[in-house]
Amino acid sequence: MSDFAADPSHPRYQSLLLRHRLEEAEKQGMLAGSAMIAHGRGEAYDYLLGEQTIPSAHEATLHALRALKNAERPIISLNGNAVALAGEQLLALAQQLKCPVEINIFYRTPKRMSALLERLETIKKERSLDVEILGASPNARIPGLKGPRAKCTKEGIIDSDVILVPLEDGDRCEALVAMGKTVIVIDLNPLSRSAKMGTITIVDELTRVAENMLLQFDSIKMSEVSKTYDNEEALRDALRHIATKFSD
Ligand code: PTJ
Repeated sequence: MSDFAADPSHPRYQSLLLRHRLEEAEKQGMLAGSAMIAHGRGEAYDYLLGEQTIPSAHEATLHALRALKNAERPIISLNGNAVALAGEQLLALAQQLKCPVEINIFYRTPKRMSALLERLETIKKERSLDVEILGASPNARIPGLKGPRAKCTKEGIIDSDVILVPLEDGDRCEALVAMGKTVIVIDLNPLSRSAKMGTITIVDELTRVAENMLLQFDSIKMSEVSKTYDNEEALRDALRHIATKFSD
């Protein structure tokens, strides 16, 4: 990171680092106008969760990884915040899964698309990754969604069976579920529409989830039968965790 000067021993180091990544991404034209607001909302929930991966989120992460590894056509959907915060980790995860990533943004402009593509190509080159990056030339639309945010690719999002969508919006999540996909949402807000709509919702911070998935990747066997999983219970657990934090 160019001019990031905070000391790793600083108690807010991780939070400052993520903010810095967003500031840099903003300068490069990658972010939506409301990206910082979305991040601030996430930070508030993370603070309430104790800035940690709670046990139910860890379980959800393992369950999501199982679904991704057992998928026929997994894909990772990337938006501005996801590329800015965890672009390197998510491309590394795609490499492990041997799946493409697709840039699919809510506030779609040609300028943002090219800034995001450029950033991902740089990561690929720097880390010698062999990952297909889709989204530059959309040739399909997500059914049921209006506007540019519906633009996607047939060979990517449309034909996927399991899709990882960090920081998704509720409508698109609902539309993807309606298409019959297993939708894995990462969202610190257990009350958001996306969290409620997702097939598997991981209530945890994106960079921690990506890191955990990379760390746990080899421990999940391809043929492992999916254990039963209750998404609503995982959301309730996150809310209980927040509530009990204050009664301790
Ligand atoms: O790049 P675009 O155009 O696709 O736009 C991306 C944003 C994130 C701006 C857009 O999708 C948006 O406005 O999202 P929302 O509706 O504000 O939802 C973002 C959700 O992500 C909120 O519920 C936040 O709590 C959550 N969130 C924010 N940062 C993180 C997070 N969850 C996990 N990890 C984070 N770092």
